[in-house]
Amino acid sequence: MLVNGVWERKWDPVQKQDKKGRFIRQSSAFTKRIDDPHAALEDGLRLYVAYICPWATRALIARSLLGLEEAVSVEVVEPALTDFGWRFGDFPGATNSQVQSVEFVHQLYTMTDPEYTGRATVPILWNCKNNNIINNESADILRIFNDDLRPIHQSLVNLYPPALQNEIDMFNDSIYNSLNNGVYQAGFASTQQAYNEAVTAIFSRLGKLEEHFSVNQYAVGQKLTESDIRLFVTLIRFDVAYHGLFKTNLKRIADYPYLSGYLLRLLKLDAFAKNTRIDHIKTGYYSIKALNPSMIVPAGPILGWFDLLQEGV
Ligand SMILES: N[C@@H](CCC(=O)N[C@@H](CS)C(=O)NCC(=O)O)C(=O)O
Repeated sequence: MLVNGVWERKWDPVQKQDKKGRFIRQSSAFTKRIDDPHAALEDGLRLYVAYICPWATRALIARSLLGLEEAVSVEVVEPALTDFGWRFGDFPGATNSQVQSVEFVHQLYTMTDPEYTGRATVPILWNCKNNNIINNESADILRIFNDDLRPIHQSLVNLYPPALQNEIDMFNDSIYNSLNNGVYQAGFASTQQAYNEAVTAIFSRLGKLEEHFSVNQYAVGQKLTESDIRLFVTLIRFDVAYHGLFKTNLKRIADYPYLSGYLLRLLKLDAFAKNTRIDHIKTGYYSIKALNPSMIVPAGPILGWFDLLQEGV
């Protein structure tokens, strides 16, 4: 992480923990919104992402669904975190970040704030003219893309329609602690009690979601919303990464017929399939040395829905 703008080499996946060994996630430091989408477009908008990362993938999927692929360029880091954090490079699907002539994501943070203290996380929404971070919180980036950039969308999709906003917020809340962040709570727990709590919450939530999708097509309402994106990015990583590495292994998503069906339906949409890179996800998670010192990437599992992905399985 960065301390007063200087890279501190010791990287620990457990950012912070409470007295009971529960993992605590850092809150995001850059939280600006976009008032003038045309001016922002003129300045140039860029999204820095990792395909391994569920939070970054939220933003990638929204960018595709909302028709923002031309307006917002993308730079991709390599899947494995280095001693200097996320790095641009040659791994298939990653980019070299020639545009910015930066090698590491932490350089983007110090370009924005030379005294920055904190972790250098992705996703980042970047202003190319000012060379600074607009926002590094995926929940905000979803809303910036959907609401702030609406005048420049090449699509009629609305991922946060006014009539469903309360329901969407409630759905998002119901899956954040139990599932989106819950898998990390299990994986980075430092006590048996913290792990047990996280696993119980995860599988209780998956049970409720299985019931939900036995009668519903979407997370909320009758159309795709940002809640589907937020759920998808965790479900798609579950069997290939969390089940093994984070020990969330009471069941796989493949063991839930309705959740599997839901995943398949979403994967048939280009925006979901093309932003899912199983090679990055597996290599990335299994390179977390603190959890997997040998960094060996397992061969399996091999799942039916891999056929729906175009590359990088
Ligand atoms: N709250 C942030 C979380 C982003 C986040 O934790 N990203 C992880 C990758 S999945 C990261 O960049 N970690 C690097 C680190 O912790 O040093 C968001 O949702 O945008």
